[in-house]
Amino acid sequence: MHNGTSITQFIIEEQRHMTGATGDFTSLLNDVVTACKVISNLVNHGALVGVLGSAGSENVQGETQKKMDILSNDVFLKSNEWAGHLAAMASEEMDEIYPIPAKYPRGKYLLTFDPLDGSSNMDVNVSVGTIFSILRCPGGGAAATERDFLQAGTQQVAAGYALYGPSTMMVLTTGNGVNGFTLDQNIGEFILTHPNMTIPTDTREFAINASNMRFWEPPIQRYVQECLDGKDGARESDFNMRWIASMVAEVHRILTRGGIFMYPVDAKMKEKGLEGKLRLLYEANPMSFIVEQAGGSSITGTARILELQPESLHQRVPVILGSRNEVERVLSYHQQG
Ligand code: AHM
Ligand code: MG
Repeated sequence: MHNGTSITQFIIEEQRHMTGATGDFTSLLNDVVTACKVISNLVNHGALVGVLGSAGSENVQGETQKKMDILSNDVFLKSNEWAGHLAAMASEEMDEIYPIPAKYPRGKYLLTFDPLDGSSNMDVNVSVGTIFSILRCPGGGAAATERDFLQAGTQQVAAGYALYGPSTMMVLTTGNGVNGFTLDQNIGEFILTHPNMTIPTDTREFAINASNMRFWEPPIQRYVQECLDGKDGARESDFNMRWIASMVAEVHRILTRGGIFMYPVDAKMKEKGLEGKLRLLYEANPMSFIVEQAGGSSITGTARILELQPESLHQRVPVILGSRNEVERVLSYHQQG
């Protein structure tokens, strides 16, 4: 049995340092944590509770939805709609925003989430995760619209992810560093196990889906080629490579031991009129907030992700994040053309 700080205790103690805090935000975070525990339980039971496989439907981006995509989306809605902290929610799995139903009180926050990121990994029993972000609703939240969600990532009040891996973890920032908690399944509580997570400035490990190499733009081609050339090339150093196809697991590895993660824009996407693979509001912004709070960097290739002005709910962007010196190198390759 663990006697450490629980996530509830941690959030309440943080709230005590915020002037004017009403407890609303603390309760909201608690509901998000509860939703992640429910999803963790479903993911852990997998085939035993019949949650593997495709749901036979597509989301707004034309991607096939897994049963768990839909189930975890419902868990998030049900856990967070009733308490009176939110004006509306938006998710990767829903076409439109979800205003809080009239039968419940409305609050001043907005919640965005990717309920089960990397869900293609579910059926092969590889790590998946949940990503979320909390924003203030402009105008207090009485009648939230899609436009209220289109805020730059710098405006986020909090962001976090749950990683359903060998152990279930929750990693959280409220703009005051990054802390990691491990779920103690016996008592049903997340316990602070990774205080003040920081990303090493340098790394010799990169992550990219190399099957897209021929479609990449020249700066990314150059960066990856130099990593592959190792000791004999311009970098005069051997590099290691990983690709889990689950952004939560990749970001978690980077928070633990450093690294660079890249999902750049490529010619194949551009042909389809897309600017990237990952979604700005549900994936890129929350992860960029966490990474920057841990001392890393996060860019599109040419610009800081957190400063982008979102243009639409499901907007996609290129993402390059992780150890600062490597991300800055990729930035400089883009600047050199
Ligand atoms: P998803 O939200 O539909 O699961 O897609 C996002 C995931 C990321 O977790 C991961 O980095 C990427 O898609 C993997 O893409 P690919 O299958 O092209 O390697
Ligand atoms: Mg996703």
